[in-house]
Amino acid sequence: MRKTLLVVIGMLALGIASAQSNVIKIATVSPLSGGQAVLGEAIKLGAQLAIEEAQAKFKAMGFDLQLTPQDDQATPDVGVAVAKRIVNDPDLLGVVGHLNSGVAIPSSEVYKETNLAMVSPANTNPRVTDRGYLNVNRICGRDDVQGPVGADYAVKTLKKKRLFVIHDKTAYGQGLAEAFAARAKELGSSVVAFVGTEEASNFQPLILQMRALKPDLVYYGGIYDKGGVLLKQMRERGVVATFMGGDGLDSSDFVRIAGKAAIGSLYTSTAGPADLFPKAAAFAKNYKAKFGKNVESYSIYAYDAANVLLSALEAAIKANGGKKPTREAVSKAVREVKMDGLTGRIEFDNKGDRTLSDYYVFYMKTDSYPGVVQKVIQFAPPKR
Ligand code: ABU
Repeated sequence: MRKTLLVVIGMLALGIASAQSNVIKIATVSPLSGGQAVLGEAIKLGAQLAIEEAQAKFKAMGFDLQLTPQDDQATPDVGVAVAKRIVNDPDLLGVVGHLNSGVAIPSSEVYKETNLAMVSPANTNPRVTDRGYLNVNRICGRDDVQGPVGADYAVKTLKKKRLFVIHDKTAYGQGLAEAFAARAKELGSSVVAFVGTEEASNFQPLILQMRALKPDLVYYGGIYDKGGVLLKQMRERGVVATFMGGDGLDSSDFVRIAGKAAIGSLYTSTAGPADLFPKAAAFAKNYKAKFGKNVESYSIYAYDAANVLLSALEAAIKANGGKKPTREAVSKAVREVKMDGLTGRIEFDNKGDRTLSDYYVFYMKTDSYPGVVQKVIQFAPPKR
């Protein structure tokens, strides 16, 4: 009897504690281990700076703002398991993530069950937002624009005619490769091969195909951990075709893996380099001082994504009379955010896409990251 009473009192105490908790958590979810950890960590660190800068302001509003970094290992099943865990934490009111669209798509199905707001700094596959979920947003561009931007540059500027297209069989890699190939064909070039492979270390069979088909450009839809190895092996085995890919190659680790073979390659990205954004200088300096690393790729976008969530949280707290808001209220407030981030103006359309996104073409003039910007174009999301 006494034991039962103690359990009931304990449960009541926990319930009261949870109802009155002044803790607000934001999670970053990205690969923090494995071959894509450099980009995954860049996302975590960018968001961390934003959260740390906002802690005093939230304290003044009566809240203890915390960051909980999560590792999705760039793996869909792990992402879903992480998502299931974090939706069960009532203090968790927003997610900055993921890196991989193939992880973000199934994980956001879990976030949707409780309307947990996700603001992605990096997921470029169209399906991320085309499902039209209230809680899913991104501040980067889309692959149905990024692929054609790459194809336009390859065909119109570089005058490439015989294209060998490879993808890594992920939602991102395959979708980007298809968008690139479709536009290149429209422009009159030939796609001499279109191959999906999950291979990570031995590209000899593909290289033999390249030597037989003699492409003048090899396009890779995938991430640098495999793309860098592919490029290195191509050069070691005498393939001289120009190498190009998308934002999955936009990492210092691409250059570390490919080495000198990176020179002369190209990549598109929806992330601009820090030195192109006048407001990002202080961020880049703080980032270097705090983490001993240079800003790369989507880290500035993660900072902006976290600030979108913080701005929405602040609005939702005010609308709730200073009390902690619901997840749905935060998700609704995200869609209303209009702010000038480090990466430019941030506003969302009714699907959660940024109303205007930048697309970049980079050229690796040397083996030093990032490449040199060749072109910047701004696009609205395609009509859909
Ligand atoms: N967009 C870069 C990372 C790859 C992805 O969206 O899956």
